[in-house]
Parts: sequence; C-alpha cells; structure tokens
Amino acid sequence: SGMKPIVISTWDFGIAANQAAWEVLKKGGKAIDAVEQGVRVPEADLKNMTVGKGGYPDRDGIVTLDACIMDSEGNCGSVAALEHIAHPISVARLVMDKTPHVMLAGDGALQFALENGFEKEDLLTPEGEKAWKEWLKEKKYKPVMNIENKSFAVERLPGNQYNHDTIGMLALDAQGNLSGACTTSGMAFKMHGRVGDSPIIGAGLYVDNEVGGATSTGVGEEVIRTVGSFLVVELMRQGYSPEDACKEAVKRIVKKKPNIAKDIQVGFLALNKKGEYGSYALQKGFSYAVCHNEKQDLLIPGSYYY
Ligand code: SD4
Repeated sequence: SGMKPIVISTWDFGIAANQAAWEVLKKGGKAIDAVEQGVRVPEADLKNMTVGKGGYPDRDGIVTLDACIMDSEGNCGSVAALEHIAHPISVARLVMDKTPHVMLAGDGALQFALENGFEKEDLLTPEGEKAWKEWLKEKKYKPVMNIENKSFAVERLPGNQYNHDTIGMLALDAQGNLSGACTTSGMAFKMHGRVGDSPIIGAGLYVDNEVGGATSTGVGEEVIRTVGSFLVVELMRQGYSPEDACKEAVKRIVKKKPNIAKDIQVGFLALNKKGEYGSYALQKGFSYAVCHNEKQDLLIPGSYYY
C-alpha cells in the first residue's frame, strides 16, 4: 500500500542509520522507535565528528549535544547543550515519555539523564581535541558569530571530513504514522552554551501526522530565524510537494539574510503522509538517504546557489 513503511535521513551516513530504522519498520514496528534506533547509529560512531560521542567541541573544548524527537500524536522531547551523554536522542525520548516537559537544557538535562541510568562519559575524542587545538591556533578565541561559519561552509564542500553533519530522520511506519528525530553536536567551535536548531521543535524538526514531517541540517541560526521545519510542513499542508516545500524554505532563508545565505549551508528534508519525499539545500554538497522495501538510495538534492 503505497510508499510505506519508509525512512529517510540526512547525509551519506543516513544509509547506516536508515538500516537500523528499517529493522524496526520491517517488523511492523512504530516510526517513533525506528527513528530513535536509527539516529543512535551515527551518535555512537566515533568517526563521525558532528553527532554524539566524537563530535567536535565548542570553543572551550567542551562537547555539548542537542537532540529532539517527535511522534505521530504531537508528543515531543528535547535536550539542549547536554554534556557527557553519548545518546542524547534517547534522553530526549525519555523527556517526552516520562516528564511533563518538552525540553531540558544543560545541567538539568544531564541530571535527568544520570537519574535515569545513562552513563556519564567523556565525549571528547583525541581527534576532536586535536581539531580544537588547531582551531585555537588559527582562529584565536573570538566569539564572533559567522566567522567560523564562513570557513566551515567552504570546508564542508564535498569530499572532505565536514561532509558529515547533523542527522535528521523521518519515518512513516506500516500503520501510516509519522515520526522524526534529529541529533547533533552542533556547529564545531561554537560559543559555549550555544544551542542550534536541532533540538528546537519547529526549527530542526517538525512532524504533523496529518501532513508530513521535515528536518534540517546546516547553520542552525538561519533555520531558527525562519522556523524552517515547521514552515516546510505548513507548506506541504497547503499542497506543496516535499521538494517544493523545502525549496521555498531555502528561499525564505535567502530572502531574510542574503549576505549570510550565500556563504553557508542549510538543507531541508521532508516526507509526507503518502510516503513521498524530497529535499533542497542552499549549496551543493548535501545528500540524503532513503530506505524503502529493503532498498537503500543515496540522493543529491537540488540547491539554490550552485
Ligand atoms: C546546528 N544544524 O547546530 C546544526 C548542526 C549542523 O552544520 O547541521 N551543522 O546548527
């Protein structure tokens, strides 16, 4: 019956993540369990420098993680600026399932995780520490936004290590229910305490089971400014295809801040209730993975600038 179940996620590391999600979906499992299991894969991958353990630290050398999750009934949970916990998505899930709140931040999020049996770990790998020390040498300690974003955008063109990023995942299960998850270590060398779009419901992720879901990757400030994922879902509600909705959200970022937009990357990914999907990015270099009927595809979306 149509394109379900199906799971899609950001970047090429989405393939391995989708595989884990598919194991849940193919047995008739729920989309909410599929997306949680799926994004735990890059969270645990130490070679991945933008999600979970092994993520690059902030400018003080501290790894802080952001994540959120949303189910088909409008339940959601989120953690922001969480330290020492390798699987922020599962903490976000617990915030959703076990608390009267949606979002826990910083020390309170850590306290909640530890009270619920999560292990306290050192998330800074030797590679992350080395990269941070390099960054300190060249860029100095200058808490000016967009300076590092600019160099980051250039460095993140295809074929280098930065071409791995936040994972955002959307799934439609056999029952026709949608859920999504998003998890990241945020922008490398951000200011301590900086929170991006990824843990913010409506910015980095949004799901409405009547319409579809959307998620984003890239420079979170611009996604927050435009409430990007909520915008994509609302455009789909008005009849836009997933790709056209993502394109319109990208154009909104350009319209709001053209001088910023031309030098940074933002990519949106969307899945509607019928299992149709699409994506669009500011710059080339973005990719997304689709898994349906045991088949995995890696797709390259259109982009605004080149
Ligand atoms: C953020 N969107 O923290 C995330 C991370 C990301 O390139 O995708 N960085 O802004």
